[in-house]
This record gives sequence, C-alpha cells and structure tokens, in this order.
Amino acid sequence: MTSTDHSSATVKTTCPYCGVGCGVNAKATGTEGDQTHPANRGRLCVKGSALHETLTPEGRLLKPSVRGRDTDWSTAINEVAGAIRESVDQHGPGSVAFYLSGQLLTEDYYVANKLAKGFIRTPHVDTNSRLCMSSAVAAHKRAFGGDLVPGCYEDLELADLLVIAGSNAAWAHPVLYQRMQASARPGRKVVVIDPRRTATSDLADLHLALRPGTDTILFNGLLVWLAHHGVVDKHYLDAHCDGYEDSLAAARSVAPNVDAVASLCDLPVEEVNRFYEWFSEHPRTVTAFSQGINQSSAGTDKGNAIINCHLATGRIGKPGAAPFSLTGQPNAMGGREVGGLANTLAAHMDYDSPGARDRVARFWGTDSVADGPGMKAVDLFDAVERGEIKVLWIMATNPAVSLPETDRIRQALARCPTVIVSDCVRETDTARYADILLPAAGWGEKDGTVTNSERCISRQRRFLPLPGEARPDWWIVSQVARALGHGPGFDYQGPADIFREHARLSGFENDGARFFNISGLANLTDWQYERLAPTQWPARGGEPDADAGAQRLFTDGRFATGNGRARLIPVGSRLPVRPPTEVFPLVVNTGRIRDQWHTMTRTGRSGRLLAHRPEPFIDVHPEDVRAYQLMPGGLATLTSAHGQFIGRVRVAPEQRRGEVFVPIHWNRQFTGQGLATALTDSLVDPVSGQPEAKHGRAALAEWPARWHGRLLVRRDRPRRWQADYWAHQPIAQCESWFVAGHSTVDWAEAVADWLGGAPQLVMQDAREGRFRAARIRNGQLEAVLMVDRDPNALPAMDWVAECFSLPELDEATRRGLLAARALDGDDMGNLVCSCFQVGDRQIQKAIEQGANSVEALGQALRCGTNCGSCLPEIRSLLPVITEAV
Ligand SMILES: Nc1nc2c(c(=O)[nH]1)N[C@H]1C(S)=C(S)[C@@H](COP(=O)(O)OP(=O)(O)OC[C@H]3O[C@@H](n4cnc5c(=O)[nH]c(N)nc54)[C@H](O)[C@@H]3O)O[C@H]1N2
Ligand SMILES: Nc1nc2c(c(=O)[nH]1)N[C@H]1C(S)=C(S)[C@@H](COP(=O)(O)OP(=O)(O)OC[C@H]3O[C@@H](n4cnc5c(=O)[nH]c(N)nc54)[C@H](O)[C@@H]3O)O[C@H]1N2
Ligand code: SF4
Ligand SMILES: [Mo]
Repeated sequence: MTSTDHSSATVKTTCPYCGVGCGVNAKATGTEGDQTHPANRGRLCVKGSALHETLTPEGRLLKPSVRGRDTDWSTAINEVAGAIRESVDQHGPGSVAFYLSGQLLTEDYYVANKLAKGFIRTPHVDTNSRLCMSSAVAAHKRAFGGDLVPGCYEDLELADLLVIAGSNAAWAHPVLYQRMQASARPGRKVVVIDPRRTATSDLADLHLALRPGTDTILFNGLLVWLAHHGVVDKHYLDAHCDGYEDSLAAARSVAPNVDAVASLCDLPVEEVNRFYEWFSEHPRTVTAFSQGINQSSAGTDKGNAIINCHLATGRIGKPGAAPFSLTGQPNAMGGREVGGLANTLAAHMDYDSPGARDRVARFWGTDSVADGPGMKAVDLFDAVERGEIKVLWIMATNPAVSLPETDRIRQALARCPTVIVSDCVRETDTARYADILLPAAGWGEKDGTVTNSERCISRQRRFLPLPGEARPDWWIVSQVARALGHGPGFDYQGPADIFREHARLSGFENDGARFFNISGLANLTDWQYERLAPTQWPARGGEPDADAGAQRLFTDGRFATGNGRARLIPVGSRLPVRPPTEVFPLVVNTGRIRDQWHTMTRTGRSGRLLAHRPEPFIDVHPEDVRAYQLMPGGLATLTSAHGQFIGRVRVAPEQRRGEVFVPIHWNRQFTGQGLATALTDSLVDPVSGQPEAKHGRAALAEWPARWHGRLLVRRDRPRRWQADYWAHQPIAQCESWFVAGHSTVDWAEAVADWLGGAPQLVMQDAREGRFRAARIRNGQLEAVLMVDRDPNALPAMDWVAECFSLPELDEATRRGLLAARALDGDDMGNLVCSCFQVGDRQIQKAIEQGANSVEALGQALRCGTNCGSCLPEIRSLLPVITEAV
C-alpha cells in the first residue's frame, strides 16, 4: 500500500456519520454535498460539512501496540492469533468474542463475521447495533418474517401524514429532516411523539409529549380506534395478514378507549383524538421511528404496535405509506445484512433458518459454522465480567462509554485477560483497557460500501493516504485469519473481492425466501465496483426488470414469512420496568445533540462542532429547577444506583416535570464525570436484548461549588492542575476547560500551576470571589484563568480565545483580558450557527434591528445559510408571527 497524493482530486464518497447516508464530494481540503446522490441531492448537515476538520493527524492511533509497547504488524498479528488459538485450545471457541459496530464497512464486517462464526467457530459476535436498531430488527422479523425496511426516503415526502415517533430527526437525521421540511404543502400534517419538545417539534402540527415509555398504549389505542371507526382495510388484512383479531383483543385490553389512553399516556384527550382522526383521514401515512421507540424495555413491542396500525390499514408497500425505521449509524443496515448480530448467522439467515448452518459452511468452505445464537451485547459483557470470555476483540465502537452501567463495563474490561481494540483514535475510554491496540484506517483512508436507512448501498472511497501504520479493518482481520491457518478463506486482494463474495452468498441457494439478495452485484469487475453508483437492494439481476419497484418492498402484499403473510403481533402495555422511586425520583432521558457524534472521538476534535454545546448539561424543567433549588447555569449532580453525572443546569421548559435529559456524548477524555451510561440500567427488551437507554432513574442535587472557572491554554502545554469538576473544550485557537471546585483556593498561590508559570496580569477581588490572570510570553498570550463565585458572571470566551492568535498583545487587549472582553465589543452569546459561528445574542440584536425572518437573518449574519442544521433554533428565536389565513 503506497501513499499517493490525492489532495487535489475530488472523490465521491459517503458521509461516515448517520444512517441517512449522504453522498459527499471529498477533497483533502474540504467536503461538499454530492448533487447526484439520491439521499441528499447536494445537501449536507453541519457534521457532514465539518468532516475535513476532523481529519487531523492529532490523536490518531498510528502504530500497533502490545501491552503498552509499540510494535510492528507481524508481531501484533501473531499476538492476536496466539491469544485466540490459546483460548480456543484451553477453553473452547466460546471463550473468544467479537464486539463489532455499525460503523464498520460492509466488507470489514463480513470478514470479521466469517472469521468468528465460520473459522474460530464462536457464536459470540455482537455489535453496537444491539444498542441501536435491534428492537426494530426484531419487530421487522416478527411482522414481516425478515429484517426488512419497507419504504424509501421519497415516502417521507409523499406522505400526507408524517408521524415522527421517538426521533429527533432535526438533529439526528438532519438531511432527511430537511427533506421532510422542504416537502411541506397545504394539508400535509406532521405529528411528533416525544416526551420532550425538540428541534424536530418545529415541524409538528401536533406534538404529543407523552409519558415516557407509553408508546405501546398510544398505538394500541390507535388500533382500537381504527377498528371502532371502520378504518381498517379488511380486504388487505384478509388477503395478506395474520393475527389481526388477537392483536385487536390485546389492544382493547390495555387501551380500550381514548380516555384510557389519554390518562395512561398523560396526554390531553383532544390531542389523542386529533392524532387518531388525522391517522384515519390520511391513507398516505408514514410513521418514522427511532431510539425513543427502540431503546426501551418494550422496544420490540413498540415497533410492532406501530407496524400493526400500518398493516391494519394496508399502509405499507405503497408510495407515501410505510412504517419507517430510521437507522442510526452509517452502516447499521450493512451490518445486519452480513449477519453481525449474535442471533443471526450471515446474509439474512438465522441459526435456526432451515439448512442455514450447513449452507453457509459449504459456501465458506469450512467443516461447520458456530452453533448459535451467541450472546447479545449486555449478556456478552456480563460473561466478560464473570471471566468466561478470555479474548474480546472490539472493533469501531467504544463500549466503555456506550453500554449501560459504565462502571461495571469498565471492571469487566479490566478483568478480561486479552482485550483487543481496533480503532483510529489512540486515547479512547475503551482503548485504556486494551492489551493489544490495532490502528485502523478511518474515513477517507479506506474503501468499501455502506447501506443507508432506505436500503441503498453506497461506496465509501479513499481519498487520503494511510497515516502511519494504519490499515483497513478487513486487512487486519484477514491477516489474523491467515495467521490462524485459514489463509485460503481469506485470500482477499481488496474490498471488491469481499463484496463480490458477500453478494454471491446473498443469492446462494436463495429460492426467493430471503429478500436480501444482491447477487446481481456478484460479478462486478474491480472497475465496476470502483464506480458503483448508489444501488438500492434487492438487486437480484437476472431477467430484465426483476427488481423494478424495489424502491419499496411488499408492493405485491407478499412478505418474507413462511406463508407469505404479514403478522400483526398482540402487544400488551409493557411499561418501563423500573419506574422512579423515592430515592431516585427522576426519569433520565438520554440522547443526541446536534453537532456531536456519539462518544466524540472524532467530532470532539472540531472546535466549531463543540461550540454549540461545549459542556455536559442537564435539561431540567423550570419547576424542578426551583424544587431542587438549582442555580440556572450552575452545576448539578444526577446520582443513580450505578454512578454519577455532573452537568451544567439548563432551564428547559421543553422537558416534562420529573424528567431530565442528558447528552450521551461526553467520555472521560472530555470530562471527569459526565457519562450518560452511569445513569442507565442494563435492563433490556426481552425480545431484542436492546437496553433501555431512554429511561434511567436518578436523584438530582446541586453540585456545591465554591468557585467556577475557565482556563484557556496554548496547545500542548503540560497540565499540572487538578479540579473537582472539569470539562475540556478544544477551541480552534487553544485548549480550554470549564473548571469548578468544592473548596476555596488561594489563587495567588495556585495560579502558576494552572498557567504553567507566573502570570503577568492579575486581578483579584476577594470579596466577590473573582480572580483573573493571564500569562504572556514573548508578547503573546500563553494562558488565561478566570474564576468567579457566580458561574453566570464568567464571560463568554470567544473574544479571549481570539487573543491567542494575536502576534502581539497591545495595551487595550491586556486590559480587556482582565475584564475578559473586548473593551469596545460584545459577546456573540450562545452559539447557534456552527458554520458561520453566529450566536444567539447577535441574532437577537439583528432581530431588534428589524431582521424579522429566517431569510433576513441569513442575509444579515449568514446564519443558517450553509447546512441549515440550525434553522429550527433560529426560528425559535424569532417572535411568533401569526400568519394570515
Ligand atoms: N448529531 C447526531 N446525529 C446522530 C447521532 C449522533 O451521535 N449525533 N447518532 C446516530 C445514531 S447511531 C442514532 S441511533 C440516531 C438516533 O436518532 P434519534 O433516535 O432521533 O436520537 P435520540 O436523541 O437518541 O432520541 C430520539 C428521541 O427519543 C425521545 N424519547 C425518549 N423516550 C421516549 C419515549 O418513551 N417515547 C418516545 N416516543 N420518544 C422518546 C427523546 O426525547 C429523543 O428526543 O442518530 C444518528 N444521528
Ligand atoms: N445512554 C445511552 N447510551 C447509548 C445510546 C443512547 O441513546 N443513550 N445510544 C446507543 C447507540 S444508538 C449507539 S449506535 C451507540 C454508539 O456508541 P459507540 O459505537 O460506542 O460510539 P462511537 O463513538 O461511534 O464509537 C466508534 C469508535 O470507532 C472508532 N472508529 C471510527 N471509524 C472506525 C473504523 O473505520 N475502524 C475502526 N476500527 N474504528 C473506527 C471511533 O474512533 C470510536 O472510538 O451508543 C449507544 N449507547
Ligand atoms: S445527515 Fe449529516 S451526518 Fe447524516 S449522512 Fe448526511 S451529512 Fe452525514
Ligand atoms: Mo445508534
């Protein structure tokens, strides 16, 4: 593999973040939306348009290492193979486990799955998709007989009623959200179902802020209502579905009428009625759902409750009518296709599919495959904790942050004899537990395919040289396979070889029972693979037009069940199993913010992306702020049975009382104690095994701070300070930290440690608990510390950060530093638009000066005119103008 300079060429590739799967035109110097990609037609959200900022060499894992020592590839590969061989010899194949990720490319995923299940013969292969999509997968399988997403993105635009359940698409699937927004037309209705008001509610004609976990009741009630009002499609049910009567009876027993639903879901009767009426009136209905549905101890039931209503009305397989699971990760779907989940085998075959084990073994040219199913993520880590797993290979996921009960997960990792971690980033919370660290090629450095939420396979293409010793994941796995003596099965020259094999397996002895069939792509030449345009599956090839209409599945009413009929599933009223208690009275909801991706290993590097929400926070309803005597803008602690979360208190009228929301993103590289997974139980859905990540329980209290501070330091300076609370915010010009402490500090004494030397500028006002100091070297700013008793008295840091770029600090700037603001300027306020770095104070000011629309603000300040991710927030700052009818 040679390094070539690709920097000037534009390469068509796919965004590595969310499951929308946008096409990206990439260069080493920047990214823009691909006009020709069917998912986004040129659009990109803020994360996609900041991709190049995250491609820094900083923090990359560049060399293999074994037990803390850098080494070469052949040593590392032999160590991995040796550990696996020894474990299998001494404890059997089931002592080896793989924990994979929806962020692997399909080719990487296929090879890892093949090595584990086919050659090491361990069934214990699971993936972070367990935490993400497994309830949707299970609901699809129960209803359709296969993990099949019936609709396509166009349906979201064609629908006359768009129901968005448990999804904050405005922040989590921004480009799809923009498509939903752009397709608004008179009469089109949008219902958002979410306990809290989100940026997505911006689009809602009706927002149902239901009691968390009660979605099954709401949709059961809908089924009862549809039956009662004669809206069910008897014809469709007779011709294509089983299970209607039983499902209706089950629904009646828990949600007999609108009053019961309203009371159980804690919603006004009129709102429930309106939703049910709109559902009745609009045959073109799409229900898009995501983690508010999946991440629940009733996740599979919630999915089936939704699908039941679509089947009962025949709203499936038709333009603008479908239940639509929005997938999270860029290749959540590809992973499901190769069989990455513990209960699946390969190519949409389960262990218990008739003949599957034998068929896959013959195809792979191995004597037999693992006897599964294997353990699902939460059970798998329990087994690690019990010492049953001796070798755990983690690829492209950060379980020390993302699995519930993080402290217990960390203990399990510490206890496991051999932990192998393949990642692109050197310091992650999981990598700290690695015995063997393998440097993986990242986005832009490797080739392969991903499948998005609408079953569209797109190419990720390489446009950067491989840094250091980094190698693509498929290569690493294949080398280990060869070292284990399985060379012939893993003799791949490149991802095209793997893709062809995967495509061939999908069609192998497939008489039509497996809808996932891309055998039409099995004979692509290397050249054709290189140029493969986005392709929706199935892609069977063969006779002309075999797949015409594959944009949607089930158009002919035939499903993937044994008898070809869909199944309505009787769904009870399973509510969150662990309701709040006196000790832990608050419901903890966890989720995403607009500009960060998961555990921040990549997006945390972009100062621009971290500016929108720079610190872990807790959204608290105003009355709870009062009841718990919290200081808005101060710090508070959430304490659960498993751990603690410290975050900044945000007064959030969009929350329901008694419920708080915390972001999932912060890890221990970025803050001392801000992990959402310290607050959630490892309680799982009984069918899918997906953890209930949206319903933790905790107690809330003020974090008693004697002082609050901000520290800004030029890059790469040694750190000699300690604080009870800290959160790290890289800024373009410098590093910065939010800090706070429980006890009084003599700042005059301590300041040199914090600033890396004695300051030249100092201001102290002991009575106010105020301290400011700056260190200057060779005329340039080195470090600044600002301390205040009142956190809200600390100034915004944007102006101070800019002082780091000045070649020489003049007198006015020096005075300004002690006041912490430009003497003649003012602060931008909280960041709203990441692309053009525009804050809410600037927007307020422009509004006062007469810019009274999103467009006018865009003209005045440019905010919202690039990716559009901030438009819902800009709109919320504008005074509400009632439109003339
Ligand atoms: N910016 C950004 N985008 C992302 C990601 C990211 O990390 N950052 N990650 C990607 C991934 S992997 C995923 S899986 C998706 C997730 O995408 P989403 O599922 O849209 O995101 P979340 O914020 O996890 O949760 C969605 C909503 O569920 C609501 N919710 C909580 N409990 C309930 C309930 O009981 N019922 C209902 N109806 N709603 C409830 C929450 O209040 C929240 O607003 O996002 C993808 N896109
Ligand atoms: N409380 C709570 N917990 C949650 C959730 C929630 O809503 N609430 N959401 C859950 C969901 S839906 C998800 S998807 C998970 C996500 O959780 P994780 O999968 O743990 O999060 P990531 O930060 O995406 O981890 C991906 C890792 O892979 C590395 N990486 C990136 N590209 C590559 C590559 O090409 N090869 C290799 N080898 N490594 C690579 C990254 O540097 C990073 O360390 O979190 C889950 N946990
Ligand atoms: S919506 Fe944003 S994060 Fe998702 S694929 Fe498109 S550009 Fe990437
Ligand atoms: Mo996810």
